[in-house]
Amino acid sequence: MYTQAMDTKDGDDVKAVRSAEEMQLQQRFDARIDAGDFIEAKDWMPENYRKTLLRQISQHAHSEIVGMLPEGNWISRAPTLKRKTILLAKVQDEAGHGLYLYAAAETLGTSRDQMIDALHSGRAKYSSIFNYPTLTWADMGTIGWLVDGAAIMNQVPICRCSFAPYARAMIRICREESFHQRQGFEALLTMMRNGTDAQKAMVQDAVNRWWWPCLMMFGPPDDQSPNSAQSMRWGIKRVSNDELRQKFIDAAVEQAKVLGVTLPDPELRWNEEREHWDHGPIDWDEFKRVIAGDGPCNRERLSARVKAWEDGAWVREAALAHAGKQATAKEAA
Ligand code: BYC
Repeated sequence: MYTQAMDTKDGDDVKAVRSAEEMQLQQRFDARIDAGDFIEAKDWMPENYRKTLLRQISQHAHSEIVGMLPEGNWISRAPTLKRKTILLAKVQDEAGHGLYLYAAAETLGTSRDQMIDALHSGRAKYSSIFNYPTLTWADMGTIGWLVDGAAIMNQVPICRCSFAPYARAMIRICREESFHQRQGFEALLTMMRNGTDAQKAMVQDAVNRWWWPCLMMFGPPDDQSPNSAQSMRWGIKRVSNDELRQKFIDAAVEQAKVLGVTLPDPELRWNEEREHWDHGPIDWDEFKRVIAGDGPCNRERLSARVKAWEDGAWVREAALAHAGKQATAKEAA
């Protein structure tokens, strides 16, 4: 009898029972999503919802950590002590964001080591924007203004993401990103108002180089975005790629006027009917190349991360040894 029971464990009858149960769980899950409820890590969730979240949150975490590299490049060359302190704090904030996000992703059942291995082996993506070089000090201000500006536009709606650990992490991250954006704008404003002609030209050059890659941060157009429809249905994404890109452009055009810089798009034009700024075509071939690993700095970024991981092995070993000793001492007490 027992043998028979074990033989039928995966048989049709049990499968039918299991799928009926699953259907009920699925219905309850869908109803909670429709009602705008938050899903906690221990709640039942469809496997694809879990996978989608893991994909997005881990990519986001990797972006924060890789995103430290282009700016870290300028810490030792910041023009004043004040700017150096601000930049140092900003880069440390990005590390913190990465940690909150890895922690949120770990609640979905994948370890941080697995996620980091996926990044280092090139299986996991991170934001395309961090594969561009930071050539001058004006790039620091421009990253704050435009890259963090685009990040906030994309991330504020994620504070209402249906997966509660991600939404909670995003609330704190967005507050810090907002400071990052303002410090970047202020650094550029100082150069544009008080700087030499050469410094002003440096700002314009940085804006020219970062503008189009920033528009790509929002992801492919809605009609070419394979994940959007399902992610919107699940309340992971609240606003579409194109809508967020448009909101960013509308805000940036006004901010560029205050700064006195030109955005490098001759087709930027106010559209009375749409009440939005029309823009020129985005080079999606460049975007595809960059996310496929062939951007200007992909190899450099990845090898810097792998080296940092390998160089830090002794710290992880020491922390583990210390934790082990503490656990033994606790047991003995
Ligand atoms: N770069 O179907 P789609 C920061 C991929 S950190 C690379 O629209 P989805 C900061 C996409 O993953 C900024 N890949 O996808 C840090 C998908 O590939 P897979 C990071 C991109 O997920 C330090 C495929 O293209 N922010 O701000 O629905 C200093 C098709 O796209 C990109 C986040 O991670 C891209 N730009 O939407 C300063 C925010 N765009 O996975 C600042 C959270 C698309 O199917 N993430 N892909 O192989 C999101 O909101 C969404 O994941 C995206 C993409 C809007 C980015």
